[in-house]
Amino acid sequence: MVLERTFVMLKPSTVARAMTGKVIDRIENKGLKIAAMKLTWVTQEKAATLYAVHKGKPFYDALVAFITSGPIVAMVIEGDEAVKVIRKLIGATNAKEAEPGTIRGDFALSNQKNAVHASDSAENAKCEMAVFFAPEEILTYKRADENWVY
Ligand code: FUP
Repeated sequence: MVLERTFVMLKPSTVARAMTGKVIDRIENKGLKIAAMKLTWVTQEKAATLYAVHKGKPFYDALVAFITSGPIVAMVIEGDEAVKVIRKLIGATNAKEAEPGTIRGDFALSNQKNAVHASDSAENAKCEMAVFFAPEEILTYKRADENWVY
């Protein structure tokens, strides 16, 4: 077992469409644990850090405008190979291409407004969770069903 933590963000479209519960349900049903969670607003500074790799690309300004347009839910998710497992659970970036059964495949229809973000590597996860959470806000506890998940 490779216990990992990853960063997940429910995008402004998911909060505005009142779908946060449905998305969180998918993550919890999988057996993954919520280690941290907050409803918050992405500032320009946080957006610039989060999307630094996309700076200069044609879609960058629109992406930053969207992600700062309303509240998001920031989460740290923990579990066995959580980075890879969450990326599979959310599906392809362009929600039109995402398989049915994935979060993006079932809850979104757009490349930009694709319901959720999740880190693509353990290193990026560390950087991204640090943008939203102080170390003491990321909690260690047991799920009651852990013996049945693992
Ligand atoms: P992902 O890792 O799946 O979130 O996807 P990327 O890091 O490749 O893209 C980051 C965000 O930019 C996603 F929300 C999709 C968005 N995007 C566009 O809006 N237009 C593009 O042409 C490519 C990506």
